[in-house]
Amino acid sequence: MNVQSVTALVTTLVVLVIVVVFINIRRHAHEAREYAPVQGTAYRYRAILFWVMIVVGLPITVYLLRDLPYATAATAPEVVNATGSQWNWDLDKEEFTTGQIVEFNVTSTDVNHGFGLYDQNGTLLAQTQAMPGYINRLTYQFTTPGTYKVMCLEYCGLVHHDMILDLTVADGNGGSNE
Ligand SMILES: [Cu+2]
Repeated sequence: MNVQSVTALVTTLVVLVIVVVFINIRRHAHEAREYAPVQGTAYRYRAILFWVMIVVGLPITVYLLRDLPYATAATAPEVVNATGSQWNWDLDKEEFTTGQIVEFNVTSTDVNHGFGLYDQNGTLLAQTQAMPGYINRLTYQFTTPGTYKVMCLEYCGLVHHDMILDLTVADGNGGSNE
């Protein structure tokens, strides 16, 4: 199971817990109760949850942040302008080689789009927002040859699902020099 599947599973479980909590609140909403003891219990839960967030949430955050996909370039990266419009992507360049560090300068001509870079298995590798009037820079180093996809990650209207562009990455013998 990859990080995305685990995240989807954990999110679903947490949402289910929240739904159960709300159903419980709805079931007991008609009961009249003394305020003070309820407040005491709620404050205790709040304190426990706070420490759960610190003890569990902090290490998870640190662990996940170790693996940022943004490459840092020793040499100047290849700059590629990437513009999203309803409903297509327009890139200066669609063919790359492994090892090369690419800096996508991402913008939009109309509404907000999401620039999502996917590998051939449909795994999201890197993403940034495509916003009108702004340029968001996303650097990425391709390490494996193959066909990659740019897909829109932000719902942008009727044909959002069709904002897909294939990128070809050839072997540049640079994939293994870390
Ligand atoms: Cu879209």
